[in-house]
Parts: sequence; C-alpha cells; structure tokens
Amino acid sequence: MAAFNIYKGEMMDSHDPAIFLMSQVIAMKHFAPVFFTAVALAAEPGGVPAGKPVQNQPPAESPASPPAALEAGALGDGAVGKSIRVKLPGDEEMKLCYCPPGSFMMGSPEGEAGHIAEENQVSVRITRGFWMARTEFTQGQWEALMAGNPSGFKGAKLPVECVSWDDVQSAVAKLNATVKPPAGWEWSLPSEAQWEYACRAGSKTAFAFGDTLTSAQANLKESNLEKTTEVSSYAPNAWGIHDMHGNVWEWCLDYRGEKMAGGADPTGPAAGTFRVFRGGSWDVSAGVCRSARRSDDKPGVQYDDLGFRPVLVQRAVNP
Ligand SMILES: [Ca+2]
Repeated sequence: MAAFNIYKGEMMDSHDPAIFLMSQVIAMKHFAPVFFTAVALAAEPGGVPAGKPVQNQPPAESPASPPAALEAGALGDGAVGKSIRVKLPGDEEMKLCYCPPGSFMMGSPEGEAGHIAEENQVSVRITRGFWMARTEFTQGQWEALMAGNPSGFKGAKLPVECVSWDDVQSAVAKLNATVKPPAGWEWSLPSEAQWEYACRAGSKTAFAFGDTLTSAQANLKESNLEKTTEVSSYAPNAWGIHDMHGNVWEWCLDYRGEKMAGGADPTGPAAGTFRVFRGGSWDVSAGVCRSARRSDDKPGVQYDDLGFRPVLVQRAVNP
C-alpha cells in the first residue's frame, strides 16, 4: 500500500525540478514505493485574467522554499487560490485547487436566459473545504491509472471521454487504492452541489466569467472546433479551475433529482436511474454551458463529450 505523503512549501516553485526532486527523494527514503506525493503550490489567485486563452503558457506559480511535511489535517487548512500537486503512477501528476467552506445559491434565477424549471434556486451550505482537480481528468492520467484509453479524440493532454459513470467510479476506486489519501479523506466524484459551487467560484452570474460565454473563454459549440481541446487551454475561474464551462461534460456523484435539495452538503436522491453531469461541452451552445445547467443520463452511457474530474474530500461528506 502506498503512503500518502504531502509536502508543503509556502512559496514553492513547482517548476523548480530540484525542489520537486527533493520531495521525491525524501518520499522515496521513507515511504518506498511511493505512488502519492502531494506538493503544495503557492496561491495562484486569478493569475490569468478571466476570458483570456492561456494555451501554451505555463501556469503561474510562485518562488520556492524547502518543503515541510504536512499532517493529514492540514489538507483542511487551504485557502482560495491554493493548489497542491499530486503524484500519480508513472510520470503523471494531478493538480488540485482548494474550494473553501461557504454558502451559495445553487441553480439559476427565473430571469436568467436559458433557465429551466429544474434549476430552481436553493440555498446550499458547503460545510467542509475540499480539493477539486484543476482540470478535467486527462487521457494521460487515465492511462497512468487505468488500462487502455477509450477516448474518441486521442491526446495525452485531452480530457478522457467515452467513460461511463461506472467506468469513472472504477477510476475513483483505483485512486483510493493506489493514491491513498490521508486518514479521513477520500477521492470521489464531486457532488452536484460541490461541482456548481466550484464552477461558480463565488460568482452569481450565468457563467463564472459573467453573463455571457464566448469561444475565447471556453470550448463550446460556437467555437466550431467540433472536438475536445487540451485541458487548461482557456483561462481558469476565480478559484483557479479550468474548463468548468465546456470542453467535456463532467459526471457528478448524484442521482438525478427533479428538484435540487439544498441545505448542508446535499448529495441528491438516495436512489434513481440517472446520474448527473454538468458544465456543457464542445458540442453544445453557451446556454447549455451555464453554471446552473443540469443534465443526466444512465450510468453506463459513454459519449465523446462526457468526462469527469475527481475531488479530494473529507470522508462522510460524499457518501
Ligand atoms: Ca468541462
């Protein structure tokens, strides 16, 4: 069983190979074999202006100091703009962005263009901070974790797609088995509420970037690309998370409920036929990529515009 090993640098430069290597050497010394090393990155609050494509630019990260070991509980001490880097099997890694506890209005007001009845607003309280993958799960990450690559559009930095909800649950189970989190934490799909909370990143508008969404801000039907784009090709939202609007839809944990429950840490109905996915894709128009827009399908379906991103959450939050 791999040890979960976290290193924190308050001003760490993840681009400095010496720093990253040092954390690996320390990890190898004490916890071989190591499948999981998380490195805390410096805060990246809105490093890139919303709406500006960032393709071919490295993510903004800050200068370094030597890492120090983190206790498991320190995962709960994140702040907006904080991210950590998690080592996956092989040479792959995954970056996670912190989503703090807080309250928000889930759904959309009736006056919002494109509003549908099942988006009726409810008040939601997120009681515990969690970490969301900064990007959609990529094919490179999938191949490192799972056998094969089912995606319709091939590319290591493209989001994995043609993965069913059941396939994704297998991947989450594999993460929990091989990239073992600290006690009290677990990998999961985001609940529908967690997903919308992270998508909005504090915004109350139709999109995280305002009341409109353009092809300069996301890969959507109006982009006329008719395919997926590499993750992080577009600017992140205020919490540093990319492609919550468009590129591929993202499976959520919940069964579909006709109405959203609201309240503290809602996770949807206890049973059902359909699973929720969120965020729109390269194949749907801007109105369907709205923060509040809901969609769903049977858990066995696979589409080339439907993928996922994992979250690291405190156990007992996502049942
Ligand atoms: Ca997406």
